[in-house]
Amino acid sequence: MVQQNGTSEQSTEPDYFQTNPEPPTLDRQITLARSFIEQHAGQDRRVALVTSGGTTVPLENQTVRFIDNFSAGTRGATSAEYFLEAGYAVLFLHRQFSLLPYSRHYSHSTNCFLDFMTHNDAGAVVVESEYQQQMAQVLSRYRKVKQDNTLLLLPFTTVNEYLWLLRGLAMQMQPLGANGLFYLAAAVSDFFVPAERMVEHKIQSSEDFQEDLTNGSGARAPAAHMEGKRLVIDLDPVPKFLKMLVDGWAPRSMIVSFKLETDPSLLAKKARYALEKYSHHLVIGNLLNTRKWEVLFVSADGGERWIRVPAGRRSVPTWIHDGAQMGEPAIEIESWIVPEVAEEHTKMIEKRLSKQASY
Ligand code: 9Z3
Repeated sequence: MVQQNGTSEQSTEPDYFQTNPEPPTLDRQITLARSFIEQHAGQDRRVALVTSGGTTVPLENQTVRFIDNFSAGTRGATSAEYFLEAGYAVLFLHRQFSLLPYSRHYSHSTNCFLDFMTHNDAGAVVVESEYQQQMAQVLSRYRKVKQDNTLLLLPFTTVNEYLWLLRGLAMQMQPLGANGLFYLAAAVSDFFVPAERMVEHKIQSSEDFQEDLTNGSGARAPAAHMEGKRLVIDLDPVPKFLKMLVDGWAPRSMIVSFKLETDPSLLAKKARYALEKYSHHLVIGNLLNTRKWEVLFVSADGGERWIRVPAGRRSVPTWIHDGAQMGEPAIEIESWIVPEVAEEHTKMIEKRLSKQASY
């Protein structure tokens, strides 16, 4: 059972980063990001931080159980490829083992990657002829990105790792000024277990092994505990990181967030609400069931606009043989989303430049 925290206690910055531990890999990841950003800043290249995949909320410090957020990483990995094609360098902040740019074409499909291979007459392993053309294209784009060092992969698993990384990377991106872009496609937990309320060991389901977790020290009660045979989970709200990003960590970058809903009647309202609450540049709304072929752009100038891939051109999983992929090739909606975002980014940079010139 998940209970919403009815108390008025809220984790806010700087409290969050003072009371939740820095991940051990953070320093290394920030060091890698720093030299990546320096390289591209030196070449006056735009840098996009693309977040992708879902964050987890561990219930135990030595984690056996955790709560997860839905996302395969398709939106982020696909968008990253289009940003690279548009000339950006990309910091790809992704859930470990979710989809990655380029390899996404071959992983997580119903085919095992070995199904793309065969033996030639000489016995060497080669790509099956039907996949040759598409794989050659993906390979040459991937090679170019490797050669130019324009893609840096940075994995996270928990919401805590995500928040520390997002803050650290945003600080590193500050010198880029308006050339920095945040494209927040990751599905981030709204609720979490703060470090001070996390139990160390696996929660015991058997009543015969349950510990008495109440303590008289005044510390807050653990977020997860057994009540007889029932597991009771009482989560804290995750601090409003978008507010911290817009106001403090990345005040000069363009910031685009995604809003995920399941109820169509709420999408536009919630997207507009987020935009007004955080005052960033663009919210892209999407519904769980239609996210692959329609999205709603809600922008700061008051505009609301749907982008829709027509029925015959939708990209559907190959195991759905509904004829949608017959005829014209399928369109990935990110191939329409990303150029629009890049164009808005150009306008923002030009505005900044003309403002500077008039001083
Ligand atoms: C999204 O809405 C993404 O488009 C999806 C992509 C997670 C739906 P997939 O990876 O899915 O292609 O399978 N991301 C944002 C989700 C989110 O947590 N947004 C927060 C919210 O809705 C605001 S940052 O409140």
